[in-house]
Amino acid sequence: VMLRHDLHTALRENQFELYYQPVVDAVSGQIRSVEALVRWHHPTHGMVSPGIFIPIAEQTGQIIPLGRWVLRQACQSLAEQLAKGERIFPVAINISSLQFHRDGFLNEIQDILDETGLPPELLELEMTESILMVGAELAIEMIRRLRGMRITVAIDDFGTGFSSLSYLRDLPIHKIKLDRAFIQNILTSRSNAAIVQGIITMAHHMDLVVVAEGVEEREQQQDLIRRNCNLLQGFLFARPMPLADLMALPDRLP
Ligand code: G
Ligand code: G
Ligand code: MN
Ligand code: NA
Repeated sequence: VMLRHDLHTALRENQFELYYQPVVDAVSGQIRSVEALVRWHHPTHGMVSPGIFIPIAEQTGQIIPLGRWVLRQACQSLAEQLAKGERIFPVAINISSLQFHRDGFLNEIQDILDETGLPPELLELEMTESILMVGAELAIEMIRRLRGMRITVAIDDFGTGFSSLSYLRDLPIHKIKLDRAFIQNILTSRSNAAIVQGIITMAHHMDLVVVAEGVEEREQQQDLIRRNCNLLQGFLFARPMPLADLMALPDRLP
């Protein structure tokens, strides 16, 4: 398809929009943060899923300007809400490998924080295990510097990579996000549930916060509460939505 070509004009023509999905306290349903998820309003194909265009953007290098746009857009929107005295939430941004490993990534983030005036405590970065395994030494040093900047770092899709658990010990991260494949099978597969329980217990011993992704059923929530999972995200509570809809949500999503 021509999507590859269209990506070039999409940024210039302002065809991207950020959606936000709430992350809630497992027990109370209080909204604790949001994850920003980019959407592309294509002029002829309509809404194109990031599952399709992010991999293309990664191949073509377009992920660099797109990733920068996502970061700036999220920080700017949040800073505006803050200035208006509106209720705000920490926002998590998905970071691609190419972005993370490119020279100047940390400077770029600092520039965006300076530009928008957003307190760094309100910014979270989500990265997959595989990103952090490439050039592990440098990755650890960069995570340390992000932490020094008071930015929260989470490992996304946790459990799907090939990393050994011991590498967690060396990574100064704050959070892990359990991949939704684990949550899907949590009530039906005992071995799956055992892995989830093992990860949660281990993470808590390391003072890490655990988020379960893809929670769609009440029974999954109840099971995750029993297993002491801290935070939940999924269609049971809310789908990703435009900023205006997010701002209209109640404080708690029961
Ligand atoms: O929103 P949805 O669940 O359809 O997202 C599909 C995939 O696209 C997910 O893996 C998500 O992490 C990724 N994605 C969504 N927004 C962004 C973004 O801004 N940057 C990057 N790198 N990935 C994103
Ligand atoms: O890879 P990452 O975890 O960043 O991807 C987030 C993706 O998960 C988004 O595309 C979002 O739309 C999707 N998502 C969020 N909640 C649910 C859910 O409850 N069920 C399913 N199937 N997908 C979800
Ligand atoms: Mn994510
Ligand atoms: Na994920």
